[in-house]
Amino acid sequence: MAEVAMKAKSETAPAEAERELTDGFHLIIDALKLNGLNTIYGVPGIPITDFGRMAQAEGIRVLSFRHEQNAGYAAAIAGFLTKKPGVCLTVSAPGFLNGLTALAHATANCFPMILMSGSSEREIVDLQQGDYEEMDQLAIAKPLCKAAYRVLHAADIGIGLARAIRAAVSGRPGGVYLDLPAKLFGQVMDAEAGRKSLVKVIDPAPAQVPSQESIKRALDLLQSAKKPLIILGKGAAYAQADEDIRALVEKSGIPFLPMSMAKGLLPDTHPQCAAAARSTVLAGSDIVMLIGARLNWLLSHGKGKAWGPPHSKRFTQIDIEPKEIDSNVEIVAPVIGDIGSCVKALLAGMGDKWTKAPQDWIASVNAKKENNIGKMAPRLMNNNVPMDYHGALGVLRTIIKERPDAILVNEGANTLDLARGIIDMYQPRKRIDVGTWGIMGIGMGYAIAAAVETGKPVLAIEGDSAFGFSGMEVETICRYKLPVCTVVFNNDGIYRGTDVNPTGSADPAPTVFVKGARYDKMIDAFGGVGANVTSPDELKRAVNAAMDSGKPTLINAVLDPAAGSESGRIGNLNPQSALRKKQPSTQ
Ligand SMILES: Cc1ncc(C[n+]2csc(CCOP(=O)(O)OP(=O)(O)O)c2C)c(N)n1
Ligand SMILES: [Mg+2]
Repeated sequence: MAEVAMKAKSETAPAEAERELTDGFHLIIDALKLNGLNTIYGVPGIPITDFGRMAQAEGIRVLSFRHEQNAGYAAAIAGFLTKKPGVCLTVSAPGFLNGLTALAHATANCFPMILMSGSSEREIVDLQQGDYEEMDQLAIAKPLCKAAYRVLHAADIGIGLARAIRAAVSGRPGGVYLDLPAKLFGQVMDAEAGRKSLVKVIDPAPAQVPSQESIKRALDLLQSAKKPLIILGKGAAYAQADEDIRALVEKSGIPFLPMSMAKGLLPDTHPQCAAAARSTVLAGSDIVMLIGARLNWLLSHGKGKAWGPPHSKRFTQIDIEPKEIDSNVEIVAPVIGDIGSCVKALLAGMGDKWTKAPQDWIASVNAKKENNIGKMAPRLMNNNVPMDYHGALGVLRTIIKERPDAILVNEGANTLDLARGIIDMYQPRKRIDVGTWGIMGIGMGYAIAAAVETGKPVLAIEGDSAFGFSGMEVETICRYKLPVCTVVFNNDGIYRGTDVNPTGSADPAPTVFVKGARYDKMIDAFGGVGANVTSPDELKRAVNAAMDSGKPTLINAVLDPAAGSESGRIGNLNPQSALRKKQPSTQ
């Protein structure tokens, strides 16, 4: 009966001209919305201008940037903050390439992101006949991201986006490229068939439960430790398993070290936080549990002087990616699964008879920690003019203490390394920064996405060089009236503002900028609030006013040009010439 009824219906279907139609533009929008992807970060232009307009008209929030790289960084950090892929939209060739750095950054940092770029006509690109913005974007993107796809037919948009979402968020998250040729947007198809072609992705990041043997092996190892240490990486912050991670750390009694973007997962003021005794715990520990942290350069690859005597350590590592295990040193107790499932299983396995970490180890870590904190305290209270990093960061530290739900964006060299050490974080995923690559330029893109995705106030602490990479986006911040307060630590240059050109020519040294620059004046042009401050007291007043008002604010914080050191805390990574005389500024 049903078959007969359907047949009758199709026979009376309206003529072709009256049939309800859809097209590529609308199918992409519908597919995004169906999967809860309601924000796009991008820059308009051929062939995606109308797409952006239509997406906005259909209720997607379309944030238009001044440069694709910043839109890409916004999408990348949106992915980190929400566990959904952040979406960046660009034009072909140059726009695509501008966004590609951010896609590679997302992949290196394990942030889920989708870069959707319009592209030129395939027939012309493949014959290299010189199309407008001709480029084989798919081939270029492939080695720089986790997956790359091209959709040629409107009927494949649903599947294409589903593949992109799954690739971005499942397993170890990362960047995905989705190539959208110009012709796709205008392709027309039957609306009903179009609707049916869309895919709502079910369980995009399935739980990956660890084996019971791996849990037992890890717990036996931990329980045998005399000097255990837990290291929390940004993977642990990403997992949003905050309560269970806290319970695991507290039940174990083990000191923990948060990596930069894991700060606040447990408060930095937690009695077990060993951040202020970092070198002591790295060198002195015997068993180390890594939770969502990789043994890359940021942890000296798990070996060498920082890690104490050779072979003094055994590691257990929780990671979703099996290939991560044994990447730098032997991992004797790997636990493979998603962080949430692994931590739950560890907690269950600990049972009621868990013996907390040995007291003598805790006591020695605490003694070192208190000593270091005590030494630092007076430096943070100085009211010197010109300001040094400690005086300026001392007041910002208090501001974050008083406003723990604000999001802190941070980049620079000294501005980054010192802020990371000095400013305590109190809540998970509130500190976002340069990440695995130590990349400059994330600042304003991160600040914009943080404000958009969380609705919380944002404090961006930026070196003057770092700020320059994305500074034009203060217009974007003003345009969308975002509660972002940017503080530029202006020390006249990269690391310091004191280098001189040894030839005596009029060109300044490569690391220095215009002396006495007034970054605050930039935001005047767009109707934001600018302030120029020269003392910690003034800085405190200006930042508090900005955070209270929620108005886009740019504060030029005048620092002593001689206050910083070469490359901040990682000057040792600079290659040295045996022939060159040492410059005075490179001590
Ligand atoms: C994309 C990119 N380009 C260049 C660098 C090299 N670099 C590292 S830190 C830095 C800027 C440091 O100066 P600033 O932001 O003013 O911080 P300061 O040390 O002066 O506080 C640069 C250019 C980088 N990390 N990333
Ligand atoms: Mg500087």
